[in-house]
Amino acid sequence: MALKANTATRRILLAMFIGITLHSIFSYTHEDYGRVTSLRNMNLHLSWDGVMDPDQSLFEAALMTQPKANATILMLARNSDVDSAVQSVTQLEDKLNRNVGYPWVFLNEEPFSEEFKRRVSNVISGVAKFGQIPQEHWFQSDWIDEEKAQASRDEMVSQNIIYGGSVSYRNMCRFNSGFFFRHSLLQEYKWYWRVEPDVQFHCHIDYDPFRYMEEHNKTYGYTVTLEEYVQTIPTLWAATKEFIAGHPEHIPQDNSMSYLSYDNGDSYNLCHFWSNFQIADMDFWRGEAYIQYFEHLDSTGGFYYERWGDAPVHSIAAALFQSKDKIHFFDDIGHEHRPFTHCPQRDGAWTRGKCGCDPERSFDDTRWSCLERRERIFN
Ligand SMILES: Nc1nc2c(ncn2[C@@H]2O[C@H](COP(=O)(O)OP(=O)(O)O)[C@@H](O)[C@H]2O)c(=O)[nH]1
Ligand SMILES: *[C@@H]1O[C@H](CO)[C@@H](O)[C@H](O)[C@H]1NC(C)=O
Ligand SMILES: *[C@@H]1O[C@H](CO)[C@@H](O)[C@H](O)[C@H]1NC(C)=O
Ligand SMILES: [Mg+2]
Repeated sequence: MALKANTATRRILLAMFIGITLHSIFSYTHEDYGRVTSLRNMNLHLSWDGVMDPDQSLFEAALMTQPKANATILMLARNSDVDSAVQSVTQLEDKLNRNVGYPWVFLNEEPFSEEFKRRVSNVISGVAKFGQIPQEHWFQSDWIDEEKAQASRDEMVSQNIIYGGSVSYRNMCRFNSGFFFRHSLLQEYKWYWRVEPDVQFHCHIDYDPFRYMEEHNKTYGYTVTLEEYVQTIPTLWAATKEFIAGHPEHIPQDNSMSYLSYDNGDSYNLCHFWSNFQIADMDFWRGEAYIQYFEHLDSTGGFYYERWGDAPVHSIAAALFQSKDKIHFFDDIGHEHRPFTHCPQRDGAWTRGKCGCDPERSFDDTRWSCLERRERIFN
């Protein structure tokens, strides 16, 4: 017993020593690292409180001393989302971010309330920034024929289509498609991780997913892929085909068309990456291919005359305007956004991540999942 405690104590001291040494080296040699990792955080996690698993704290120390990616965690939210925002933020801080200290950015088309800022900041280990979205990035453009848009919303309501009657939902989808990465608070970052209020992170994450993306040359990461409601995007594929025809230069040979279509691009099979979880490279959205694609889609008014989601728009672009090896399935990240959960099942990831979710209930196994179709194009 005494020997075990002794060993544990020695490991902690060793971890502290290595951690602090590496921290000093990185602080001198890596400007970003010094900026995002505060000694205050390190002391907090390295102090022995008698509860911490020594192996856990060893790797936490190792994680903390790695260089950081040029990245932020991003949440779009309303003031009324504060309770569910706090719950999502608390989980991601606990499962990963308190060990890596990435800054958070919160965006809203209205000014954030003092209560929102105070409560959310209180559960974040490091930096939190709060920004307002410029009006012209959010609201329906003047040239949209409101009568036509209204008629389409009424029709969708009568068909019981989810968010069919909502203008604010359409503003949100268009903002997430074409504008978030232009916000001034995001200019200094390349990578973002999109987090929504009221999601759950079911597993501990023992590596830095941003660095994974960087090291493996990826641009887009997802956890759930599924079919879109066809009634929300009746003409999205036609608009896409028009764009492709006019811009063959943006479509590389080894793209993922076979994930989007069973007939070589003639029709869309509705498969897309669910966008409430995204770890991705904003420079891809900022690039010429995507900006031109977004402008083309926006010019049709489809975000308002139909109800185009940012998920199919992002997914189609990620699949067509780059090679298929740029897209990564984060199988080991347990993520729940009601009503669906991605729970790791393979490679011992569930045990390693100390996941709390039920792997039997993972969305991957349902008939709506596009995962098998997605994986077939790789294997
Ligand atoms: N600021 C703001 N955020 C919104 C608005 N509508 C949705 N959101 C955010 O956009 C994301 C997606 O919205 P959500 O209601 O979760 O849609 P769902 O996930 O498709 O059911 C979440 O991060 C919401 O907090 C809005 O009108 N204003
Ligand atoms: C981070 O990425 C952004 C966008 O690519 C870039 O403008 C900025 O210079 C990068 N910062 C660093 C420190 O590399
Ligand atoms: C990463 O991807 C780019 C294309 O975006 C390619 O030019 C480059 O060779 C790749 N690098 C590695 C190390 O695979
Ligand atoms: Mg949501």
